[in-house]
Formats: sequence, structure tokens, C-alpha cells
Amino acid sequence: MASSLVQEVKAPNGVTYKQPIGLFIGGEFVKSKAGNMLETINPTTEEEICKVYAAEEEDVDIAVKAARKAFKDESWADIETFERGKLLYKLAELMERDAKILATIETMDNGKPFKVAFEDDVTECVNVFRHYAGWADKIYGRTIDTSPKKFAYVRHEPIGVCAQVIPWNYPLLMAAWKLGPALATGNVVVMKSAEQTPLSVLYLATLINEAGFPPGVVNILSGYGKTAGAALVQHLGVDKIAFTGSTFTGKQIMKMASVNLKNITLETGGKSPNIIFEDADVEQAIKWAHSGIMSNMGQVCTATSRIYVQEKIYDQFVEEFKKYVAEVSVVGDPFEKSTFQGPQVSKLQYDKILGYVESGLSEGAKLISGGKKHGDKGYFIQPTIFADVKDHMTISREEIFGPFVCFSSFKTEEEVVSRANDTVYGLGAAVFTRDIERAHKVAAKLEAGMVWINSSNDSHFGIPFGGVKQSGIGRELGEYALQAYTQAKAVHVNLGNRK
Ligand code: TXE
Repeated sequence: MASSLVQEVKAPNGVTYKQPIGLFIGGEFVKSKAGNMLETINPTTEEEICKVYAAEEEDVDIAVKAARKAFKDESWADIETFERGKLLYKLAELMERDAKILATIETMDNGKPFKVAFEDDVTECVNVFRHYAGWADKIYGRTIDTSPKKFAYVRHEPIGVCAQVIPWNYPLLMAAWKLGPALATGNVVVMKSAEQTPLSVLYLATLINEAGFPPGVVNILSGYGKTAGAALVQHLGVDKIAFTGSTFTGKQIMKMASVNLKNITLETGGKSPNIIFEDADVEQAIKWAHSGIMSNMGQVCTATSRIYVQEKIYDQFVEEFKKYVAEVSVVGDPFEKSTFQGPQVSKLQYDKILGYVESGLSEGAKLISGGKKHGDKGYFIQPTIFADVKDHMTISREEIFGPFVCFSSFKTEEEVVSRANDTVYGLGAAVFTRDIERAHKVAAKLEAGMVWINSSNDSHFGIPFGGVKQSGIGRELGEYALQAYTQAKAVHVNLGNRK
């Protein structure tokens, strides 16, 4: 790699590594044609980590062409499926080898606690790649019997050039969720990382090369949404878009994708309910309710941000939740072992969340704790609890994406299900009760892509993930994601002289 395309970075935890800063196209790091760069900020210190090259329309075009070429090249098009799986296994192994570097980059660029980045995010990426490595040689088509004179079979073919636009809350993990199934099924990828967090995915590109993927099979572009992102999703050489981000941008992407009727998978926003019935195991419910909203600084699309507690236990629950937060939600330097909550990813997100505190207060919700910035430096926000929140209030309706929770009480099952569903979103939902009949009845009635019974945000790479309503289209993870990256081709064979 040319020395101008790599920068030595010394992270706050003492880890020194070589950070690629170019665009990753056709297996090489290159400068953007116009030479524009974007600055990436450490949200803990508010200081620049480094600058990376930012793609513009002409770079996107080059990357899409490189991907198209790789899709047709025999090194990828004709590779045995088992060998495709081996490349993914190798990538997983290399991520495991460099886990400390990857987690360090993630913590520095995104702000999430190192412990979480290392033990959860990177580990899950490795698991995801291994999961899909195993699928690579198990993409089975079908035969369909219609009559003795006709034989029909269905091939599950790759879609082609996939544009993958990912967000900043789980930079590496979102890359893994999208790359795993796309590559296992034989597609090629042009990925655009989020402008706030380009670094870990660029490092991943070096591992993709080392693993031996043919050049152009994976291309990774740093860049802004309105320029690089929009150029990518409108490019006529792109066959599919997979996007994770806001519902607002998801809608724009859907419109842009119509230029050539691209296949599309969207995972967008949420305002997920968490319903606590009076017969719940309160200790467990508090623990899960806390991780369901406060993990990853509340920057989780499935965060259970609206908590409905049955009347009889409401006051006690809110009080105990407050105590639990005070004890567990330790805010501070994400490289410190004891830290549970680091800074928000950016000044924009930080300001947005503090704006919702104002909104909650002005609309009459009761602030139980938090609601202010934490410390003098970095985008830290105190974990914030509002109680007695009414359903019409802005804080109960809009996705806040911060360590910010809204409590309200309910009387009956019917009432709470109707209130939980009264949202444009439908991503996750949680229900806590010891009554198994009620648990399954409520799970069936909740309008959500995922329901957790007696837990929250308890996702797994083998289980489908995605939303209904304005929370998205299609599913990621597990076997379900294979459908998102393949298309069925029916082959009809005439066996004889049919009229
Ligand atoms: O999201 P965007 P933002 C929610 C969360 C957050 C809000 C705004 O509520 O506060 O969205 O965050 C790219 N064409 N989520 O503004 O805009 C962009 O560059 C093509 C929920 O960061 O959706 C980035 O790579 N691409 C969420 C990605 O889209 C475009 C995760 C996400 O950015 C584009 C993140 C365009 N016109 C935010 N505009 C989740 N579901 O997990 C932007 N992008």
C-alpha cells in the first residue's frame, strides 16, 4: 500500500496500528479522483483521529465497474461453493487474530466501550462470518413436479452487484451482517460506510485482501450519504441495495432505487415497546429493560425505548430501575474497564438527544433522572429516564437513539397491546410475564419483526432480524438473509411431446 494511503495511528489505549485511509476498489487502496477527504472524530475527545479519502460520483462509478468485472470473472463466478465458504472462514480467523486492533478502532471512532467492542461486536462478526461460511455450499435449489412430461428446477442465483449502505452504531457488525450472506451466495459488493465511522471497515478491507478474496469482489468506500451514498444507490450498474439507517433516508433510497427497479432490503428506525406485566420477574425485567435501552449508548435500532409497566407495580418498578441505572450505567472513558456507557457518536446526535430532553419537559413528562450532558469534554449524556409519558408526546413517538427511556403505566392487556402498536414503526418488542399463555398471545398480536419474551434485544446471528411497517423490508441474519441475496430462476424442461 502506498505510504500516502496509510497512516500510523496510536490509540488512547496504547495500541498502534496502520490505518488505511484510501478507497478500497478492485483489491487496492486508492485516492479519490477529486482528492476530497473526510475527517473522522473521536467522540470521547472531540479531536480528529485522521482523514480518509471520500468517494464522489466518479469513484462510485469506478467501484461499481470493478465489482461488475469481478462478478463475471472466473476467479469468483466459477469458484466452488465450498471454496467460497473457506474464504469466509479465513476472514473470520483473521478478524479473531486482529480482534484487539479492530475493537480499539471501533472504540476510538464510535465511542462504544472497548469491552463491548471486543467481547460482543468483534466476536459476533467472527460468528456471523463463520455462520455464512457454513451456508456457502448449502444454497440448494429445488425441483418441482408438475407432470411426468415436465421437469422443472429452480436455481437460487446471486443477484449481482450489491450496494450496501451501513450506519455508524455498529460499523463492523453491520458490515459483517451484510457481507456474510452476500458473499456466501456469490454476489459482489460495493459498501459505503457511515461518514462518522469509516475506520474499522477500512481495516477490515485489508483482512479481506489477506483472506484471498479475488479483487473487486468487495469494494469499500468512505464518503457522505448525499454524495457517495446517493450516487451508489442510483447507479444503473447496481442490482441490489441493502441499507441500514434512518427511516427518512430509507424512503429516499427506495425512491432512488426505482431507476432500474433494484432489489432492496431496508432496516430502518424503531420505537420498540417493552411491556412489563405485574406478574413478571421484576429483577429480571429490570436487568433486561436496562440493557434493552441503555446498551450501546441507546444507539440501537431495536432499543426498547417505550416501557409500559402495569399499574400495580409501576411506581416500584420505575424507582428500582432508577437505582439500577445509577449503579450500572457507569458513564466515562470507553477504554476504562468499568465503563458501561461511552459518548454518543457525534455532536449532531448529542444535540438531538438533548433537544428531546427539552421536548419531554415542555410537553409535561416527568424527568426522573439524567437529562444533562456528562462532563466537559466528549459527547457524553447522562442516562435519562422520563416517567408518566403520554402516548402523544414527541418523546414517545420519535426515535431518539440515545440513553433515554420513556415510562408509562397501563391497566389491561388489550390496552397495552393497542398502545404498543400505535406507532409507524415495527422493529422489536419485549414482553415480561410469567403467564405463558399471555406471553404467546401478546407476542402474536404485537406488530414487530422480533418479539422477546422475558428478555430484550436478545438477538442471535442465526435468527432473522428485521422490521415491519416503516421499520424495514426484508430480513437479515440466519437462513432468511440468503433469500435477500439470491433470486430464483425457474428452468422448465419438456420431457417428450406435449400438446
Ligand atoms: O442516518 P442515515 P443518520 C436513525 C437514528 C439516528 C437517525 C439519523 O434515529 O438518530 O437515524 O442518523 C447514508 N443516499 N438511525 O443521519 O442518514 C449515510 O451516509 C444514500 C437508525 O446517521 O440514515 C450512512 O452511511 N445513502 C439506524 C447511512 O446512510 C445515504 C442506524 C445511515 O445514515 C443517504 C443509524 C442518501 N441520500 C441511524 N443519506 C438503525 N436502523 O440502526 C445518508 N446515507
